[in-house]
Amino acid sequence: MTLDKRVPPGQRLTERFPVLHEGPVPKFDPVTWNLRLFGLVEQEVVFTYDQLTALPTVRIVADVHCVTGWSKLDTVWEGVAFRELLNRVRLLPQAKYVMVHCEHGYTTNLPLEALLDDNVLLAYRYNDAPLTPEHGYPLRLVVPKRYFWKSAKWVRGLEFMAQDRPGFWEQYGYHNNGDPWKEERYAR
Ligand SMILES: Nc1nc2c(c(=O)[nH]1)N[C@H]1C(S)=C(S)[C@@H](COP(=O)(O)O)O[C@H]1N2
Ligand SMILES: [Mo]
Repeated sequence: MTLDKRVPPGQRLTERFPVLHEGPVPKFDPVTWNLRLFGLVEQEVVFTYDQLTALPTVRIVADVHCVTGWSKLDTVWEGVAFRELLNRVRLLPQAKYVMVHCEHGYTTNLPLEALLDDNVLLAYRYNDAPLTPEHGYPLRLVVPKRYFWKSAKWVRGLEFMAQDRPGFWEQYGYHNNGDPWKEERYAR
């Protein structure tokens, strides 16, 4: 595929991997850490880190596009497919949106349907090594089809919702959907 088919409008390529986030990098305590699936579910499901990392894994190669203008091609992620997690929780029929909850209160919102793609995962390895703390260890969401702010780092909860609600950046004027190919950067 030619490069212009892989680099969305207004983006430039970088080989580096910039670190971008609000607030400090959280400390990981494997004893107290958990991942909670809650909201419109028949019963809440909580994973310990051991339980999570015992689940079947996927490995995907994706291009990431940050709303600030950099894109990085062929990033390699390994972890648990979002669909794999979904198989372990019973959603109520009204569940149509997901709020991703992270350490220190960072959130981002996505339609449930956008998370069902094969390449959406909760990653704990990057480029064949453990994910580093500044890039989201112990667990980060990766949603290749959206700008990278929706790939939330340090994920601790997935809340299933009937109605959409803006997450952290979405409240501060970032586009609700964030498709890089449509340049959905900021809300008007
Ligand atoms: N928990 C959390 N996740 C976050 C952020 C954040 O501030 N907190 N920033 C987002 C933004 S704006 C970007 S561009 C990417 C950057 O990921 P990176 O630091 O691994 O490049 O993380 C996203 N995930
Ligand atoms: Mo970003």
